[in-house]
Amino acid sequence: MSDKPSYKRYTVTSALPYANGPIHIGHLAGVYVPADIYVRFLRMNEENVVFIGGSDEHGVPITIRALQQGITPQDIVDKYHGIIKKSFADFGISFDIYARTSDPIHHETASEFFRKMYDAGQFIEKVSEQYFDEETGQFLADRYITGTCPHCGYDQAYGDQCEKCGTSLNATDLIEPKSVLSGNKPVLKATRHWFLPLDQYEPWLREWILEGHKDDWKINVYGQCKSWIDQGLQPRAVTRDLDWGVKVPVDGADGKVLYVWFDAPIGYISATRELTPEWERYWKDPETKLVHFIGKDNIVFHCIIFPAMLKAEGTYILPDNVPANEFLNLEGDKISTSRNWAVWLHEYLEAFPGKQDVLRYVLTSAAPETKDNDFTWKDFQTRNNSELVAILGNFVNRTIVLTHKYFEGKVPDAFTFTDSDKTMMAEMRQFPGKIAESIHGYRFREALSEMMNLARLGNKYLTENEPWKVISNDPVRVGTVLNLSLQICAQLSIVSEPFLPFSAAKIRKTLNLPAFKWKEATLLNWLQPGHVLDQPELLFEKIEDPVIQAQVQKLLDTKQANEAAQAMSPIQPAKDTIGFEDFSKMDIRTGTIIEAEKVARTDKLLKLKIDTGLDTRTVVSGIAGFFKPEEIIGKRVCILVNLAPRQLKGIESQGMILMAENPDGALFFVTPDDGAVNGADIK
Ligand code: B3M
Ligand code: ZN
Repeated sequence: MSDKPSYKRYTVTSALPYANGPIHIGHLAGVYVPADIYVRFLRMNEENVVFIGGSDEHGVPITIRALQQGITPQDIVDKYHGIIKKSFADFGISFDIYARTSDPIHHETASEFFRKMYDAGQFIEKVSEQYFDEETGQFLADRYITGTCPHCGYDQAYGDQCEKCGTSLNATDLIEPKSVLSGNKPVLKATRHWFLPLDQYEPWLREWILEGHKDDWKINVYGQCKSWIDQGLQPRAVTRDLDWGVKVPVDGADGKVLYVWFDAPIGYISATRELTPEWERYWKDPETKLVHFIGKDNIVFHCIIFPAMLKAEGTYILPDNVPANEFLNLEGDKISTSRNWAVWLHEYLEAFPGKQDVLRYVLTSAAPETKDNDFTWKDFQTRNNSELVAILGNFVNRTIVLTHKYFEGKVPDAFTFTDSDKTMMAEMRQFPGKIAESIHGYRFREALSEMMNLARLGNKYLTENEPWKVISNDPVRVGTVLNLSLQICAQLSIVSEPFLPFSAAKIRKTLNLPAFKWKEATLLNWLQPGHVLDQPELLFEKIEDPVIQAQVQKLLDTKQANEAAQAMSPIQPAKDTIGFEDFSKMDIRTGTIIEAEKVARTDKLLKLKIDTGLDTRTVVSGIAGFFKPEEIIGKRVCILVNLAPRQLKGIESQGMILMAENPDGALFFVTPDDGAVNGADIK
């Protein structure tokens, strides 16, 4: 923990997901659950905090999805903004605002930001060669172009970033670039853009991050920053030739918009502005602590580029911390939207209605805080059955049920405390502080396991004191034991709130208690003797094998479908470009098959006689597996007539019939339209 002066207020942001698809467990585990735990904890500490979320509605991820679905980008963002917002609400992610970057207030804020930097001469205006798809007449920025990453060799890197190694790229860095629109190799074409001279910020970034945040930033975050800075930062274009986005607010910039990674982080600011007229306090007062929750693929943008923008603009504070997580895998495999290898939140809720906290719990326990981690359904079941049900649920339930049984649902008096009672209470007092320290240090797994240790303490206390045995000869002692056990339940209702808000509310309801502040978590006298309890409500229930099996089967089906799709190998990528001279060297004519017979002692070859218009010639063709000789006599074909003759099974083959081959290997003749005479030149 840093010993910086305490802050007056907090601005907590969580990455704005692209509104181009629903949300899955990877999003929740990496960003939104930890952010929500942090914010709920701060609120319980009566901190002044705004929790900012929203949709990132610009950029190529949106326009590509629109293209795929044959609808407009606006349709796409309208559809998914609603779906995503609902998922977050369903899981109790307690945003103060969930905004949209397509809103006018954002366009205005982003334009002003750009304009201020522009007027202060903070961009380099430069005509440079950018990739262009001649077939679609479009410049290829960002995800419109893929190629091989020059740093790690990953062959699906995007024009602005390699998602494998996280390096931020310029499209011209890609090896063997390819247009996503046409599959073509793009050409370079001149265009004018504005660049943020990141190189000029290098000394400052070095000092601010490498020296200033050596001890308080997570080592995965610090390490990534260090490696980029050490590699040397390059000027980066912050405008694009696209028509979807925030228009570049300068004269002569028609057809250009701000780069999505320039406008999206400003979205945090616009959202705050939409939320409160006091937004500037949350962004400009140095006594505000700014924290960005993100996934590891967003580190460069939040630690280097956005801070450089904020610094350049000049009136903003900088993030105090960027607690980025690594990735969550699913059953040993990278989560992937295109392969449908994911657990989607809306589908989870259909299968497990009301079990939001179970997922929150499992995702926090298995959070990829320091390294990639794996979600498995087996682990989900075990954590539910052996931890939530057997430890937390069991303890709270036993305590309430026994109180109803022995004391008519009223909190009994506690008379004399034994030494072991006192030791137990001393332990109770430690928990809120330990949990708080872990949360302040962004170690949410550790915090959660401390919370569960409190429930373990409760179970141990009940088990050791055996009220169900003692009741017959010492009901007074049982009163003390249940009084203390109930106090543990009350403490659990407080310290579990950041992690398991739905369950915490249920415990409060059963105990008939209000929501307490964190500082009240060490009181130990929340429940006065005589206080009436509600009926117990089931907190968690066992999840049986068939339910888990159904989820595993669903994934197996997905895997099988993916494998089948892969076996049906994809359409071959285009070959390298050739000039017209190369093409015109080939002499291709239309012709007719006039004779066909199998070549002896082979399964594959047919010997064909072709009327080429020029002559009648023999061609040996490997199509016997697909066609019977008698069926193809009279067939119109295209034939390459100037291919050097070859000997096949002792027969001279004098040319080659053109065939179309499907991805699965099936062959088809390429037949000219009626009217083309034999010998017609194909060009
Ligand atoms: N939309 C990237 C992502 O979803 C991006 C985050 C923006 S945060 C300002 O991974
Ligand atoms: Zn890479």
